[in-house]
Amino acid sequence: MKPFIFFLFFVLASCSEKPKTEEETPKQPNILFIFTDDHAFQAISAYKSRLAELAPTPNIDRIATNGILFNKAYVTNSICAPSRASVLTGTHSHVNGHRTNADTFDGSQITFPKLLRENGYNTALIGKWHLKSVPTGFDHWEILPRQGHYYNPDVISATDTTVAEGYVTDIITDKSLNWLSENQDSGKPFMLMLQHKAPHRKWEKSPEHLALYEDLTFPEPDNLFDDYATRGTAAKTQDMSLNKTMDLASDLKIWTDENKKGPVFNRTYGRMNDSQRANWDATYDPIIADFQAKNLKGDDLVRWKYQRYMKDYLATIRSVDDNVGRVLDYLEENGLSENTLVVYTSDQGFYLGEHGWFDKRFMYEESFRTPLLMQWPGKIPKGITNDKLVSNLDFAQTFLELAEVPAPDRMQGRSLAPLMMGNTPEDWRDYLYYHYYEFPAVHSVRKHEGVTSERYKLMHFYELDEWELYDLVEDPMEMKNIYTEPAYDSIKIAMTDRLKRIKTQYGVIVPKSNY
Ligand code: SGN
Ligand code: CA
Repeated sequence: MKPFIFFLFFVLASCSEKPKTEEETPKQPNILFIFTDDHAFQAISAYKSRLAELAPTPNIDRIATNGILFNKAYVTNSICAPSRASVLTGTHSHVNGHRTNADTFDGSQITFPKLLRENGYNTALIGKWHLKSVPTGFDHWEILPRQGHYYNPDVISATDTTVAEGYVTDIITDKSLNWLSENQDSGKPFMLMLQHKAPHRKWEKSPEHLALYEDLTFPEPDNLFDDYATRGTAAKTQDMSLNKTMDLASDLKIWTDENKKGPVFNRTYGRMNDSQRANWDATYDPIIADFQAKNLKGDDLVRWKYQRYMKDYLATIRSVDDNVGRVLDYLEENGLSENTLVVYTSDQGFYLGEHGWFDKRFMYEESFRTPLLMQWPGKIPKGITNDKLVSNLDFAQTFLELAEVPAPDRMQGRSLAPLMMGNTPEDWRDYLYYHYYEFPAVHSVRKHEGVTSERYKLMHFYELDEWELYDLVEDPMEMKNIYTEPAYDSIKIAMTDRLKRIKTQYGVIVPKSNY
């Protein structure tokens, strides 16, 4: 080779081998998915609800301040395991086969963690799982059995089951931070699903927050004493009311020496160590004595239950909030914030006394909606909000797009990436489909499906053939079923047609349907 040609060859070769600079390398972001169980948006102060002032969530709110708050995030099916199956697969319940909590997740299905793992990610799942089958698609997993325990919980890993000493929300966070620090030298991006048990029933507070809200009186929802006047059988026959269903002993901790030894004892009190029990009793013994002296009845008893419920539920959320703060601090202190998308959401919403209820399942707003906040500094603009209809169906495609992994055709959501960056596409969806299947079951909520737009919601309790229609602008608390109101005839016809079309779009087959 002549010297000049050799020189040229050398220059060209070294150019092509030159390492790319930071900006040239498309970097797959880390994804941290923080998922709570039954966390009502009404209990996050960033949503500015009636509880915001008395029970602030400063750390969860940091995510909204750093990024985006979605005001209309919904779920496909407002119940735990089916919601989780929709998140993992990006499909509706009739496609992933997980319609009720009694089903077992088919772990051979394609899920976003599997695809991320195949495409360069370290993936982990830590906390509540609830899908019965062994987790698939994770390099590392540590899960609570079934619903898990608040105190000294059992933790299952691929190799064994151990009892973790302490309070579940702290433990799930400790394990997550451990895993993150171990991942840091792997050279791979991470995708961590950090899934809390809290604030699931029975709302057991941590030792440090036992006294937190004891001196406060929380504002009641305006419809705490809803009489369901314009609604059908389902709202009237549910079994999830503060009045009839919420139990003084097992839910509200009015324990006698006798029931401390029964099932309540095994699940809660029986799991505590001596010092945890002493702290617990020091808080609850005076509450029990005060309750017994009052001899409350009727509406006064419901009001008292509501206050106890809020004190316990919101205190479990304070532990979640403290631990979200620990995680955000960890990301900041370890230089991980800039390249990490943090998502905060819940498997569904929850009633905090609205309609006189707790629990979820119905397509009414409090349980159909779920909180959704995200941060990704430098990518998601700071402090923006979004009012478009988004769904737990959308996570899988969102994460895949950010990781530059093509989404399979089977997935039925849509990537939220443009909305997160503040650019909602013109053709973003105007309607969402909902379907709840778990009946007969605990809380007795009848099967129903429905469609919502940003303004109107149509629900069909198809086994009863009963319909409900709401105008969410005129009636945000959904107190007035306008299905039979002549003024809404054209809306009713349009929404019924829309339900038919959206079912066709998603390939839904319902055994008994009357249109
Ligand atoms: C348990 C709860 C119910 C709750 C379901 C489903 N009862 O059965 O109140 O609706 O879980 O919850 S409890 O006495 O065990 O607390 S879900 O979030 O897992 O779907
Ligand atoms: Ca749940």
